Amino acid sequence: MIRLYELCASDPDLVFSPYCWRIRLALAHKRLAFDSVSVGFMDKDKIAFSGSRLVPVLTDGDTVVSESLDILEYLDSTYGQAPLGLDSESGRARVRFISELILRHITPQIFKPALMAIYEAQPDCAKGYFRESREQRFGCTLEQLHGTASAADASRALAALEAQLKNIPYLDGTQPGATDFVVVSHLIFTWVFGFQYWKDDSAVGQWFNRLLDAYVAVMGPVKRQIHPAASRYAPA
Ligand SMILES: N[C@@H](CCC(=O)N[C@@H](CS)C(=O)NCC(=O)O)C(=O)O
Repeated sequence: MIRLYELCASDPDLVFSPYCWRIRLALAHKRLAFDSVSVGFMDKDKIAFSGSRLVPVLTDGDTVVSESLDILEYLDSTYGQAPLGLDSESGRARVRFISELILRHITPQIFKPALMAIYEAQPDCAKGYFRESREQRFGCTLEQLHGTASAADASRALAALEAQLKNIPYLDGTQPGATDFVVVSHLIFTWVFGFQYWKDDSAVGQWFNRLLDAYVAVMGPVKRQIHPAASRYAPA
């Protein structure tokens, strides 16, 4: 049995971690059943057995894998159905590069508007840890970072995606693969809180909905917690 240890907020059904979404989408794509184990910021002792302090962690029988890209590679090499495109060195290298691009050039812009919503969704016992660890990482307070959020920046960050998806249904071609799951997970991350920086009829919007519909058909509806500030960042 596959078990996925994934980050949860106060509401254990609210899955927001982009790294965990990468794995959820791949498992659904491959039609692999799994048990989800919720791990809050303050109960990471649940994953101590893995040697990792971060989720996702996946166990499959006696096999333990951490790091989302390693998990995707494990799933693709172990379960051949509905390939993710990670069976070649070039495929694996491309997805790792895309992941870096997303983390450096897209996630910061789309994360900042949603930052306080993510903070508020944590249980009280985790809020202090979330604040302290993120303020140390960013070198400023959550409020200062959130204060630099801009709807225009968030939308501009998606420009390369929009251009590419005008020509092709999926980033991996005619079928979705690891590139799609790695990228869309970072959009789902803020979308679960209501932050949608694209229009439904844009190329990004149509691609997002295709991927989400395929996931929902297998896994059922996605839990969301819409934040009142989210509508301020909707595209005009
Ligand atoms: N490189 C890791 C990153 C995983 C990661 O950053 N996970 C976050 C959740 S989004 C986490 O576990 N954070 C726990 C913490 O900050 O204490 C991967 O790709 O799996």
